[in-house]
Amino acid sequence: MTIVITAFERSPDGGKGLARDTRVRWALEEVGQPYEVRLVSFRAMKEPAHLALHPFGQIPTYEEGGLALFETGAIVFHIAQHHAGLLPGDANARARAITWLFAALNTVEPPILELTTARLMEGDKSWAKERLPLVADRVRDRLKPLSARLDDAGWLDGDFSAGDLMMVSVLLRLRASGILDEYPNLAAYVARGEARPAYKRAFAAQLAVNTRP
Ligand SMILES: N[C@@H](CCC(=O)N[C@@H](CS)C(=O)NCC(=O)O)C(=O)O
Repeated sequence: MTIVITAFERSPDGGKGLARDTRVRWALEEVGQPYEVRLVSFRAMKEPAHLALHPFGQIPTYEEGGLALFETGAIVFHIAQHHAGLLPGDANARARAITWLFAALNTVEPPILELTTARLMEGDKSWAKERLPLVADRVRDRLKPLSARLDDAGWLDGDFSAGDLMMVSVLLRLRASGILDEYPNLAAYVARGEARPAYKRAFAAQLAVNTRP
């Protein structure tokens, strides 16, 4: 059955790979599943046809036969459950990899999103200068223990997993802030993720969409 995902017709990041279709593309590339992409405009995302797929009018979505999913955590988990390559066979190791996937989304991503909002959308407010350092410190509160846990390991728990895919995807959004470089092992971890051939294919595919004439 053909897998169809949605992505921005034009991503606000111009193809830096920060839009969340990249993590879904990456998961599909890791497990060797071909997929098609339906591009949607900001207007179309809020219209009934897309809202039927994604109640919050966002991208990405995932369709396969009669199944339609939204939320990248659920989508990547679904892909990892149904195809070899993103979750270990051992039941306990699998549960730990899934834990990291949740940790990336529930514990690490929220302060990073808050920082993005503070930098990009609130920068012109009178209180922005006072708030930004507080938000940046909340990001550090997550990166410090993550860095300690990763230590000098290649991945968070044994082999590369869906947990690493999501954690790297989440951390990537920090690059522009410079905060990631305060934690050299995390910066190297992200670079390791980006060096994976599957990531490179996913990145190139979203870039091609965003640099077309
Ligand atoms: N928690 C959702 C977040 C989805 C999301 O924020 N998508 C962004 C693109 S990366 C979007 O569609 N933004 C446009 C909007 O919210 O109108 C997920 O992980 O899938």
